[in-house]
Amino acid sequence: MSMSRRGFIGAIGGAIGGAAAGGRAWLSSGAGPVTPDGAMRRAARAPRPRPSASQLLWQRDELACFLHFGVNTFSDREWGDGKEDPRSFDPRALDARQWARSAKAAGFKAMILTAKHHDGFCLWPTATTRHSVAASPFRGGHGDVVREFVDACRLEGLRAGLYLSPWDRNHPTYGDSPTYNDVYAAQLTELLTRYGPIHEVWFDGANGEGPNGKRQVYDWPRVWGLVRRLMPDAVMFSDAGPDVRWIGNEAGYAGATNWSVVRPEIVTVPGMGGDEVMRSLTHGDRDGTVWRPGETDVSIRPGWFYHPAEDAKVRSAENLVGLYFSSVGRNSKLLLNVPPTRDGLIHATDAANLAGMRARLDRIFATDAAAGARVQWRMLGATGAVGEVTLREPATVAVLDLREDITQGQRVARYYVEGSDGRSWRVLQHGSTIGYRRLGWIDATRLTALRVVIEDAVELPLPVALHAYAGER
Ligand code: OTN
Repeated sequence: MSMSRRGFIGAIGGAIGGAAAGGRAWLSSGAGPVTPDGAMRRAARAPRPRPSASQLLWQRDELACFLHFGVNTFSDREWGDGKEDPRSFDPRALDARQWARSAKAAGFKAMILTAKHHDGFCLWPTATTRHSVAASPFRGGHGDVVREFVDACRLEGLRAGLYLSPWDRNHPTYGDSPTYNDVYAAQLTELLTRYGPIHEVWFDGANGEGPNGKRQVYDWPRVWGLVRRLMPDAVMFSDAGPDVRWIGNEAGYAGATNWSVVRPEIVTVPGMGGDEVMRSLTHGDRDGTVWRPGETDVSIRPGWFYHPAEDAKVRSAENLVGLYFSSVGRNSKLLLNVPPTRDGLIHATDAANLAGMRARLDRIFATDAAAGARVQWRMLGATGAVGEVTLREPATVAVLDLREDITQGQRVARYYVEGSDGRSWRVLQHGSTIGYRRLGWIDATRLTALRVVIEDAVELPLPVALHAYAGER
């Protein structure tokens, strides 16, 4: 039955009202999208992917703090060779609460700790190897850094994540694939059964030879199945997800075009290379069939571990704000690494620059000139639309902030934003994807109205949220 035009316009009015009130926009009665003439059209193909509840939580957190900490902290190396002496690990002032407070003050909602890096040294007492904190002077050999980490996360209201390097340059079974796969599964099982809820499990794809020079063949279906069984609400990170993908670089940027959907047949396991793999990691795939958003991991310092020689090379607050725009502002999540020192503390310079980033972000986004304004939304064919906002009062705008309702999937493929000064309209910004959030600086402009024009979408575009800020730095 086709909907009358009155019904269709009334429905759009509902959408506008819904969008303006911040409610969930609709445009489908469940039988399929409503086309401009009101006719019901069943989806020509399978419905496009949408985020799980855990993936939605992960994305809305926007910021997570990576903590590279282990024997490399004491050897001043980036990649340990597995021959390090556990007795070198002695963070005498370790205070995970200080890590959590520093992260929380900067607006981070989660932290991820390297429970074991490539060197094979385990930050928790494990039955799988002697190469752990149990053989170190930390807390007299009775220490458990993972325990102190998860406790600190919970006390500060942060989600906890764990990084467990598949590559292990110490374990004697590495390279004897079936045996080491059992060891790795046992390590994962200890971490996911002893320490309470873990929000993200992080699988690094960097790998090379083992202590006996052999290469390891991993059993990823087994690993991912084990996490699903032991911690079903966790998101798993790796090049191949399965829940969250690597963004394809460690420089701190997502692709300007960044889809949260991918074609899983392109990146099947961690550690793959090639142009098509890197393209898919950085940009996602417009015709993707699974929801796998990109995570942008980058370090506040040149290295991932703490090195005293880098104390004067910590990213500035301004630079960190730039990372926020090039990751969160491109439909990604920022996983910013802040390495604890040999004392087991976040360095004062790092903590200060994190706080400076927060202060700048709070100033930039202090006042939304479009807040409370009604969105006039109308369709332009099956894949186009226009959303117009009249500002409550003229305002100077320097930052545009667009957002799709990603609970309904990601739809916009190309758009532009126009602004009016009350006399004429002019284009302020062109873009491709929007997704969870699209941030962009424009030349500071005095405006009375804004409109976003959707030129292309992979399915009927839903109302896009439009925010506008003065962008005071
Ligand atoms: O030498 N590397 O292993 C390396 C150099 C530059 C950028 C990344 C890497 S390793 C890379 O790390 C990613 C996370 O940052 C993912 O885990 C990839 O799978 C891994 O290959």
